[in-house]
Amino acid sequence: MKKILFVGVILALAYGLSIIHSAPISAQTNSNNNKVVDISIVSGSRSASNLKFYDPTKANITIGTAVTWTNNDGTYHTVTSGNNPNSPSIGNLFDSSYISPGQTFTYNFTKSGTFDYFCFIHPFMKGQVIVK
Ligand SMILES: [Cu+2]
Repeated sequence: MKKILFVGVILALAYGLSIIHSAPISAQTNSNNNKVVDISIVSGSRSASNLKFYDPTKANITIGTAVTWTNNDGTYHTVTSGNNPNSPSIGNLFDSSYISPGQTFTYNFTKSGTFDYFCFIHPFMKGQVIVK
């Protein structure tokens, strides 16, 4: 009986952790009643040794959410779909071009899928949006 209880507690903990791990980042609703989520281009991202580049690095969102990236670093960055700078398909889905410090780029995700993106200037900067 104790063993069953113990296994039950472990399963409950694992389930709880999996919920936390896969929890969508909380979408806000803007004045047009659209779901919006913010991702920060982290200060210091121009350096490959920065701890984070896009925060959150992985964003779980629902279809119809507009994601806005804000450049909180002191130099230009991009938000470019794809994960390989040499691929001809990079930027086909979205491409911010150069985002100046303090400026933003917004893309509305209308399809489900897992979307990799990176910074064209600093290809070590990688992020992912998972749309369900
Ligand atoms: Cu960059």
